[in-house]
Amino acid sequence: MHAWPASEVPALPGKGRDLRIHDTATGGRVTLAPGPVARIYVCGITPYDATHMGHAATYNAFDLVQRVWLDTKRQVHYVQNVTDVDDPLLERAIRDGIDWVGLAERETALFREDMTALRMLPPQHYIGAVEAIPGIVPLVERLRDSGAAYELDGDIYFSVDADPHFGKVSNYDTELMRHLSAERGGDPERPGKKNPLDPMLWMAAREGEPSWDGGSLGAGRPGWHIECVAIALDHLGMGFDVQGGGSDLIFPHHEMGASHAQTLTGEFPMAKAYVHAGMVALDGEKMSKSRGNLVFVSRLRRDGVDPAAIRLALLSHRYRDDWEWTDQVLQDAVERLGRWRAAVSRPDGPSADALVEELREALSDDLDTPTALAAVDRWAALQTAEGGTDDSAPGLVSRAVDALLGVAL
Ligand code: 5CA
Ligand code: ZN
Repeated sequence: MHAWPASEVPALPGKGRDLRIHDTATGGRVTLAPGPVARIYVCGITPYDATHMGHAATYNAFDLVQRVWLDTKRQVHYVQNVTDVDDPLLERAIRDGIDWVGLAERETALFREDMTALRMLPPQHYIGAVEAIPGIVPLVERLRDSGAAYELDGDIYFSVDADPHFGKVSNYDTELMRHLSAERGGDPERPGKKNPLDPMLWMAAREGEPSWDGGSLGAGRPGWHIECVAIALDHLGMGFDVQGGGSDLIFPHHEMGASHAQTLTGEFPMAKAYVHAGMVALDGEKMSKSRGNLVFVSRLRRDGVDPAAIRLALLSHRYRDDWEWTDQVLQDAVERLGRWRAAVSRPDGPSADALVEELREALSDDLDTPTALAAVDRWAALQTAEGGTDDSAPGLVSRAVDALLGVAL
């Protein structure tokens, strides 16, 4: 699958700092020191509806991770999937009486447009679940043949007890795991499973549903977690730097994915850091396609809202916090964008060298964007109140805000 066009990232003078980031697995900060090529996998959308502010906030967080790495003069190898076949997508297509393939293509195309408008860096490999099936089948066969997976009425389940490290991503207790498994696509109540938490790796073909040739597995379609594992292992290999997604993916998705990968390879851990963004809510409830309480990026764009203001609205919250989308959040961002643009449009201003270092420090400190925005606010306020004589300063501020925050002034 093709991704979306990259916006250029300006190079800044000096060198950025290594990223200290909260790792869900260890429950604390880790300092990431990738090699010359940093490796990151970020879970992509299930394309049955348009990109909402919750998605955008999560992708914004992982875009910042990459901008910090690029500022340290590293290259980034970024992989993202599209869950272009799964229960919610098929259910929505049936509800709306449309073809599921067309629905997935349409919503993926809109996602690409939204990501482009928001200046999110594109992945080098953007892979759909359907196109990953030929790579998924042999992995499931290997798990089954080694005894780490078993068959139940034609479906193949992963045995969580096969992984001695199972539980080390979320650190949740069994009761919470069981509850979340039922809520997020699992089937803990299904009779005949070895462990109620065991997730499906391969679902045997169902009447009226799409299916693919699964070799010795029989016709069917892949489970959700093995999809991301197959894509990550194929393009990044084990021990990559960051596995990313929203906090609703901690369990079961990232827990199960890590267990699949660790059992397949005998290596631990799958990722050096498991990084999770908080949930964005609307009217007090998590914004979600299934609840339908959504503010769409594409809708705001159509209403004439500058994508840079949308991005600033996302940046005004710390990525790990849960927060609420309101009209005021957007209004504040529109005003801030206006102040910043006015400040950089002058031919000279107060020196911005210290500002660049403040931005670097804030972002390397677990992506502290509120502190970063406050630093730019102070420079803009000084520019407005007193001005300055440094004729390189407005350009440097523009480039720094672009390179590190993804906002074009
Ligand atoms: N396709 C799977 C991942 S493999 C999936 O979860 N798709 S999704 O479309 O439901 O979500 C895409 C990303 O947006 C995930 O990282 C998810 O955690 C994140 N996300 C979904 N809702 C919100 C929300 N309200 N706030 C923040 N992030 C969210
Ligand atoms: Zn995923």
